[in-house]
Amino acid sequence: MPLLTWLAESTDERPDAIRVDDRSLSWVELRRAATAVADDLRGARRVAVSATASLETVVGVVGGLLAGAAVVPVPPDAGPVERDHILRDSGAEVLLAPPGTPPVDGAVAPPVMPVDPARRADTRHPEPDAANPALILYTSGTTGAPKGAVLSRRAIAACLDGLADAWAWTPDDLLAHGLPLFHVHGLVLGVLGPLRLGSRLRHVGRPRPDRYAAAGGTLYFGVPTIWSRIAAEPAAARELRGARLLVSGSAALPEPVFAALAEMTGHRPVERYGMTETLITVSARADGPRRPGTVGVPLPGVRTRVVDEAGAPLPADGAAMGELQVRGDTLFDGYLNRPDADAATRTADDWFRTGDVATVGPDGWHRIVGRAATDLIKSGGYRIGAGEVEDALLTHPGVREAAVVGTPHPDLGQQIIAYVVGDGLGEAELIDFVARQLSVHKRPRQVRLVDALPRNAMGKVQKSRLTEG
Ligand code: MCA
Ligand code: AMP
Repeated sequence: MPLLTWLAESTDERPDAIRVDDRSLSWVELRRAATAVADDLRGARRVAVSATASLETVVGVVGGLLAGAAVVPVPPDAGPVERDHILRDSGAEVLLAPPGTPPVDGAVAPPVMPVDPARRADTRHPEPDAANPALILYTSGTTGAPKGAVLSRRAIAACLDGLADAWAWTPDDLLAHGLPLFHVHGLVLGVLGPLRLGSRLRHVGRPRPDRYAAAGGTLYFGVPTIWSRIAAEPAAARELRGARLLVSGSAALPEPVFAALAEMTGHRPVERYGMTETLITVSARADGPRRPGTVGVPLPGVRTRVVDEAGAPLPADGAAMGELQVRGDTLFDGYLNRPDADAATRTADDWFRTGDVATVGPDGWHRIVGRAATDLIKSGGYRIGAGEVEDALLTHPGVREAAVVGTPHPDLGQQIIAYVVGDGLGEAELIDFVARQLSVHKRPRQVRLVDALPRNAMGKVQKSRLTEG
């Protein structure tokens, strides 16, 4: 079965199957436009896509997948450091981008191939092997540059079919969201989901409450920051009453936001849990209860366990907390070029270590309690490694030492704060400096200039002392 089953088989020519912002294509037009891209790409193994929230990104990603290449989405606002790393590490042979995009100005500069959604072609590209990589998604660890998680076509198919079952997601749905198109949430669930399962798509550009309100969806996706902003605008929230299912993920949905949404929209949101490396593994179901503060039960084909520090399984009593480990059809194939990092994520009996701390109740319901590593920050649903931001700060000539932490924030879940030792520095200047080197969302929201960082007897920075008091 083709990965993008519905797209491959549809004969529907109605003009607005897939809409991004104010432009749309029918199913047949999207297939023919993407086929034109695939024709150009013949033979390419890895293809980067400048992943703006645009129709060009949808056509480019689909073109890459039809051609059997592994698609590497590049955040469109990635600064030179992050972009060079992704292009070099992935070995992408070409960068697909909207027409008019200038040549890449960097140390690694694959040729730019413009994507024109108005082109059409009808070549039949054979369906690639399901074991082949479909996407390489760059994701942060606690230290160093982001790692490329290799996701096979089979894993993506398994994830989407599991979600179709859990959420009763069908061609009768109209999916609406405004998520970025370079992560699992917006790209795998939010674009490849409709193309496999046949629901129409409205990508609203930016995820503003008024745009969600006007989208007329049956199914809505958002990160908790988006849901909290919608709950703060009752008029927008009330417009979602006609929907079928509201889904939250990528970070914990605060219980007051769950309650406000239930009250204003009439829908208790479905929460689901996942990671770039595992895709979505646990979820509440459309035909079952939704409980604030919990993320539901394993999806079809996924097994979970919670273990103590010695790796011994803990009881499913709703109280015992330990590391959540998962296995099943949705798991990634490993990090590109990083067997060392890869080995660290697997147990001896081949379970994936999520690094999240969880409990499981007697009824199988999972609750995510926190993360084992404080150096992984979740801000606005984005995963950000403290080490990557520290490394960027340390390249500034005035910075001598830097320590980055995440602290609770009412809108973003966590916000990035940088503690910096240096000479003649300004807060705004350092924030802009990071925003220029890396993706904009990795910038600190606050910089605190300090005389020294607290260190233990071994000289290691004690981050907990930075945030206490
Ligand atoms: C602000 N801007 C700047 C600067 N400050 N630009 C340059 N330099 C600066 N110093 C600009 C930005 O470019 C942007 O412009 C605008 O200000 C707003 O940016 P920002 O402040 O970062 O936005 P925000 O309001 O904080 O964003 C909240 C958000 C966003 C929309 C909720 O965090 C978001 O989209 N989150 C989704 C993350 C996500 O999809 N995670 C999924 C990971 P402009 O407006 O022009 O762009 S996948 C995952 O987790 C899994 C598997 C799962 O479970 O789903
Ligand atoms: P990423 O790889 O960017 O997708 O981030 C994955 C991480 O997001 C997980 O390890 C969790 O820490 C967090 N996460 C995703 N969904 C949820 C959720 N529903 N509740 C709490 N944390 C979540």
